Amino acid sequence: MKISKETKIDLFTRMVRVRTFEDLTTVNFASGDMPGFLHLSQGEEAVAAGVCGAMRLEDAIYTTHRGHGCIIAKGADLNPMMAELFGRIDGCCKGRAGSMHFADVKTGCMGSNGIVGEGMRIALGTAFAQKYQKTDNVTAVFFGEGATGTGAFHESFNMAAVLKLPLIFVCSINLYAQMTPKSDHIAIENVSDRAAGYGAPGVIVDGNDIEAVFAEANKAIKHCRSGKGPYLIEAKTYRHHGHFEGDPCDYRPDGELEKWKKKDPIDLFEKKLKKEGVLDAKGIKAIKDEATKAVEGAVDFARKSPQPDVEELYKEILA
Ligand SMILES: Cc1ncc(C[n+]2csc(CCOP(=O)(O)OP(=O)(O)O)c2C)c(N)n1
Repeated sequence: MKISKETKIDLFTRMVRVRTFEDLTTVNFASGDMPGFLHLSQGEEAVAAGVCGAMRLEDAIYTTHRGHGCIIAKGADLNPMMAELFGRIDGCCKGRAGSMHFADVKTGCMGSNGIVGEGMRIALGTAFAQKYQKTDNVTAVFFGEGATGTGAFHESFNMAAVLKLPLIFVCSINLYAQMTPKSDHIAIENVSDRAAGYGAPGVIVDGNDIEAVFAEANKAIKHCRSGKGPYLIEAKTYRHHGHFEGDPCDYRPDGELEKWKKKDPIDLFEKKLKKEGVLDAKGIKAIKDEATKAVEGAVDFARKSPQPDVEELYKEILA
């Protein structure tokens, strides 16, 4: 697929924004200023940016406990996202959701989910609505390989296939479900093979190659927009950080992280963009500086935002 210069710069910028946001979040969390529990996605940015970069604003996404990257890549405003992480009233969910239950409906980020696999069932509902209302919008649901062993995966895939719903299943293979290596809980090498069981396409893509992810996402979106039903993208990648912030990672074999860091998706694309003359060192620096400024601004915004009043707890409750 031929990717324009503008699109390449856009994809690179999305990845850099995600990385910068999560790196600064690491720092703020470590200092104890940020409450809650954090699962970060450094190393997996090409999956988030490659898929979201191919979507329209009105298309929907669902993510997981490791979902910041997808939401930023879909275009959510960083200030309310950061305020949400700090549990403040100006957060995108008024400080109630925290890291694992972010939502930003205006950019199509319909929800993250701390329950492994459950985002798929909810995404199924959105994909059904998109079809029922005769839009040609699509939904992408992101998850890790651990979620492919849940009933939610199989039930959702089956129903999406039977009803021919515009649902893209995006499995980011980061090699571990918590501390369990993939080979200890999945009996086959490639989870994309499972799509055949539902009569849908299932493809493998190098999850550290943003252009490859983007090209595959475009095929999946075209397939879904034309009413052909679901599509599974299996993106093979790696998470640089532990399962959660503070995870000692003693389950990883020596040298594994170093090996994957050599395939860092941002570094790889940066080198390629320079080689192709799309961006020079100055252009790269400008994108990184801009991301740093935006994320630092978001931290400042979050810190200045008040804590929610106790009365907030009693509002917007469905009973
Ligand atoms: C239904 C359910 N079972 C168990 C857990 C505990 N848990 C949290 S994250 C996780 C591993 C998820 O692995 P994967 O789906 O591969 O996503 P990743 O963390 O690698 O991004 C588990 C088992 C949970 N949150 N929900």
